[in-house]
Amino acid sequence: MAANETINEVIDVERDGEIALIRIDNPPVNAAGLKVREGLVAAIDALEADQDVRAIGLYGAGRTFIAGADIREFGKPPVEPWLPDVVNRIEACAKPVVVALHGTALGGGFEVALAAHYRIGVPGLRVGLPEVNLGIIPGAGGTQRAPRLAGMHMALDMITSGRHVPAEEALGAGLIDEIREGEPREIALAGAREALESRIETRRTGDLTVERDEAALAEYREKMAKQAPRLFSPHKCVDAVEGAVKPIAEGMAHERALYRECQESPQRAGLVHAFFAERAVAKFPEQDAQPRELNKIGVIGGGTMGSGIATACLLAGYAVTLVEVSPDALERGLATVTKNLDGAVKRGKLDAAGREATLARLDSATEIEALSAADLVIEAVFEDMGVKKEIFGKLDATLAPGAIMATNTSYLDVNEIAAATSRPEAVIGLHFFSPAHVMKLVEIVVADHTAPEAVATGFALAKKLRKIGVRSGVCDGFIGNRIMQHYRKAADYMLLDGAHFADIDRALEDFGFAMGPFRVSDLAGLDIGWTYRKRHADTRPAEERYVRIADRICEEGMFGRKTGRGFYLYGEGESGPNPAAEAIVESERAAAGVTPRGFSDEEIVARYMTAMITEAARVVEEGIAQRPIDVDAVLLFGYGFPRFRGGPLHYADQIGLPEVIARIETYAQEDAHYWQVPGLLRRLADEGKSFADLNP
Ligand code: 3H9
Repeated sequence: MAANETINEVIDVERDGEIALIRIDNPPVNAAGLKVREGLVAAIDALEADQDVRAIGLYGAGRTFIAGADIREFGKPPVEPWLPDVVNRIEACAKPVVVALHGTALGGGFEVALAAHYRIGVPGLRVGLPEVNLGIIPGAGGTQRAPRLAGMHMALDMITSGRHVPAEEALGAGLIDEIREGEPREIALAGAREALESRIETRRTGDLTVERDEAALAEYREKMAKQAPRLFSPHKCVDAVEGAVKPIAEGMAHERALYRECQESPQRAGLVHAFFAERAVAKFPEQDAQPRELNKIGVIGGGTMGSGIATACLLAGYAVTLVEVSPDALERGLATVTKNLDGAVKRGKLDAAGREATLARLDSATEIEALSAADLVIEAVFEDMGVKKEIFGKLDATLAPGAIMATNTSYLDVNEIAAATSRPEAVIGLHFFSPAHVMKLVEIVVADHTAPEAVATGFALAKKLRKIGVRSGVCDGFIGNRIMQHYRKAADYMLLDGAHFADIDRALEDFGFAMGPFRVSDLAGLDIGWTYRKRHADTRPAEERYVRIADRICEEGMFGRKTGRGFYLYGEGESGPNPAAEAIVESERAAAGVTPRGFSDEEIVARYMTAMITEAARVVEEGIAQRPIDVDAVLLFGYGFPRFRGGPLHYADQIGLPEVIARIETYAQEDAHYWQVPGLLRRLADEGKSFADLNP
């Protein structure tokens, strides 16, 4: 073999005397796609046969070692060489293979490393087997080699959680052999030389044996049954690790069979879709614009939302000024921020010194004029257009040119708010979800005149806050609340027609939602929906079927959790459905002349999901969401949609668009106003396409 030979587009080999270095260069994360797999096998075959080579170093170019199998290949027919064969080939190599690991060695990437004969980590390295997050199990020997090195308990911990293990911990657990400062190439070279000179001890992981750890297996079986009762792959992870007591070839065959089962599961497809959704939303038309550098952030409004936003900004390192109208309200707002930070300390996200340093960046005022030096102001006062317009008028007079004015409104027209200023290009919606320092989603609402720089700043802020920003156009409720307002009605119709609210909640929780819709309403406060409905009463179409149950519960002063009763009871020693709410349901059914009928869980889920898909399709059709995947991201990260189902439009693709249309048409026989087939849905189905065809 010639010196510095290119094996293929992504693998090359460099010679240094008796040492050969294999470099993987497959940006952005060196995923082990077909070319990497082919190249690695070809390189090992060639170097093993080469008399002049006596030791091999392996490393990755760019920002990381291999971050895993190429997830984009999932769902397609697997092409040989498969990754398990590649790792076995590396382990079987007659010459020592030393790997230098930097960045993240994850999934199939860590499995490649586990098959090498000696592993050196660069400080800052994180290793992990995160396959469970994608609905699969490690499928290239990870469930067999990790327990051989670190024991069953540690292997079960990392494989069932998917967590990234820091280098020091990996070293302590025996998953890597050493931590060394330096460049991956130099480390791989030095390591291979040391192996050649027997200065380090190399070995084959597959030759080690594993003690069966009955207690660990029982512990993780129980834990997974509790934590992930509806998920498929976490349980298979435990089964696969159990097989590690067998000889490596047998254990890997067992792992392979389980891996294939997981690959075929719709949960895998849903979770992979969610993985890509999280990243796809970061691509938006204004992404090349220069975001404004944010040094000072103002937050107007010290209620739950404003304090949560202020907390999130403080935790991300910003200097924040909180503004409230009165000293009392300000004090309450500051107390909420402090309470939120104390919560972060309790959860181990912040230490005592960090808490003090964070609070030191918090300033407060009762006048908007105090925000004159802010680069971005986020208004989070109550939903009243008049009040908002007044605030934006004042901000316009106060802020320096180029500063950005954001509203956290959940429903109001951002164009109208922008029109209250002389610089609508500086106005944007940043719709956070409560509690804002915890929830991942931020809708970035782009109004007619919003400048690209303001949009880019919104996304940059979301990223800095470690949140997921999704671009939305302006409409009532933007992407998420608009869809929610629609599907929420489907739940109310089922309730009026005979389903018990607790059965609706349970059926949807069994489907995978974090919480059923009536429990969610109780938690959010029933008065919120009530206010919304009152505001929209004048514009409600005469043909719309209107369910008064929640209004009547509110009229009795029952607003959900905060008043101790709503659909359910929350008082001292009380729980379960609220008999007063049940009585209201009965009386509303009688008033509407409804003869109650039963609903199976299947029908409850079908109607609810069909309603959600219908409005989601309209949101895409109208261009409010850029693409179906943006809608999926909003529901996944802001509305407790089950991640393993990928989002409503991914789910629609899975059940098939003709089936969705058939359902709408059946339901339309009872209510032709509510149940209508959106044009986009019809067009896609007619063309034999799916929502996925509209995604990047
Ligand atoms: C596996 O290994 C199975 C095996 O056990 C068995 C096989 C038989 N493939 O996240 P980022 C893309 S399962 C393809 O924004 P960061 C990503 O989509 C795999 N593409 O960067 C994005 O593309 P774009 C187990 C991938 O710095 C770009 O790379 N491994 C893959 O914030 C940058 O990604 C995992 O689950 C991939 N494996 O975070 C690890 N990974 O620019 C998954 C990333 O077009 N990856 N991309 O949007 C991660 O956790 C993060 O990407 C990582 C970097 C921490 C590595």
